[in-house]
Amino acid sequence: MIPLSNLTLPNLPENVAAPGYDRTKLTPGIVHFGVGNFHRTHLAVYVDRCLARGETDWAIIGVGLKPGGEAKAEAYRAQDGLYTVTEYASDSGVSCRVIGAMTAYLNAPAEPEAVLAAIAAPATKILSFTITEGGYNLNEETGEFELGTITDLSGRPQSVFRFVVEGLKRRRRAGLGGVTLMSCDNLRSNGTVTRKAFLSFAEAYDPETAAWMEEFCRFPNSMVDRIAPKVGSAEAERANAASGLADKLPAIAEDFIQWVIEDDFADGRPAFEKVGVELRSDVHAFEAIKGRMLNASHMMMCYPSVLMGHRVVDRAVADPRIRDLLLAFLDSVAIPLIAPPDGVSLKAYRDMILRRFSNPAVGDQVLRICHDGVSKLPIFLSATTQETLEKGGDPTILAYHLACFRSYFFGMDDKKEMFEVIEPKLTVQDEAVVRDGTPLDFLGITPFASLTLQKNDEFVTAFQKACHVIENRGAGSAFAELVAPLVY
Ligand code: CS2
Repeated sequence: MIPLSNLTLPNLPENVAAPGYDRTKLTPGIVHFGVGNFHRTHLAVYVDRCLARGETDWAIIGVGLKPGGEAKAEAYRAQDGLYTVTEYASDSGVSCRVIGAMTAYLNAPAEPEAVLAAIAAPATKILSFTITEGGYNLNEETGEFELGTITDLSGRPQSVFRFVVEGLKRRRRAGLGGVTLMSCDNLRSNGTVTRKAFLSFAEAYDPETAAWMEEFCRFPNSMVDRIAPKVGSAEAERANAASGLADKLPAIAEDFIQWVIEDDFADGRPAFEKVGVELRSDVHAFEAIKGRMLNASHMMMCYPSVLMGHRVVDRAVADPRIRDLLLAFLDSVAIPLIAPPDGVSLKAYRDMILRRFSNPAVGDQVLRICHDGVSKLPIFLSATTQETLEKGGDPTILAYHLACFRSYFFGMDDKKEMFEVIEPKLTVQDEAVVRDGTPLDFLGITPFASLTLQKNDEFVTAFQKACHVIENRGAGSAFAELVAPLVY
């Protein structure tokens, strides 16, 4: 197995595509926060394609914000920022490509000054983010930025907000131009959310920089889409076996990739339109379809699946109960509420979701999708739930699903196997309700508070019944007793 670094690039195995450009000629134009699997297989891949077409101004400086990132930083240093993306197609085709777009990786807690300098560098034109759905710190109910939870308004920078605003303050003072703050997270109106979050922080930290950002920075909305599983040791071994490389940080993905973004940049951008990105003004419609169909389907399948004992997505959707639940959700709950843009078929989109989830080569993890449900559920299911209830629609599927979500918090499936629950955004108060409260109390926790589900008798009855059956006989039986009669 060949180690990966600038030195070994000329001698990659034949089946591995190399960055076809001279990395020494690149200037970093993008500083990216949150170098996780999604970023590595999405924005970085599009940028890599632009660089392969001869652009030189858009290399990426990756920034990791989490404490304890030394090992990762060290591995990237050893590999000169290179890593492999292995794509798995559903026909079992495998393709491997080394991505050369990231020319530096900064571990923010250890080198804060370097991060600030990167933001303030004259060549930097885009700051991009994959900091997770819950990472923007907006209150689910009020939409306001929760300044109270930010601890680095003074002292050492720690949060993405402080780093960015501090870096932009330097730009302003140096008389440099504005930049584009580009969210690549799965959020409704991710650009608007980014604007709100960073401007709110800036107003509290340095109002002059806030005013400057308002005038000179841009915040395009976008819809991002690609399934990028977690890479544990088994996934890494498999990817390295496919590439023949001893990559310390391999990334894996399905073969599908999509990005629809508003063409609203402060100071230029890579020629994204040449490499498959759709630049459009009606992003909102695409984001609604993706969030309310694909991400909502992920939510819909993951909690029942984990309780029924499934841990891998394609196996879960091969279970007729999960498949039927998904189809019933999409056909009778989600799709009737969506107005697609001209030329987009929601039925075709539905079929594509099922095909993507069924791809047996990807090996996506059910628990990856379960985790951080507290942030994700409201984003992907609240509008659908609210509209369904307003229209007096049948609440059974949504209530069953929420009952599965409640049960997931206890970390044990129908077969009494334990699984890990990771919910960083669950508040202490909500945690107490989840642990000790009744099902009715659960309906009042923060993620659903704005839906006032407790006041909807039909929903409450369906939900309590589902909780009861799940507790006594499991999620599989609850499906058979409560959902199946509706579906078949
Ligand atoms: C998943 C997403 O984490 C999740 O809940 O739904 O990571 C999903 O895989 C991507 O949004 C696909 O584009």
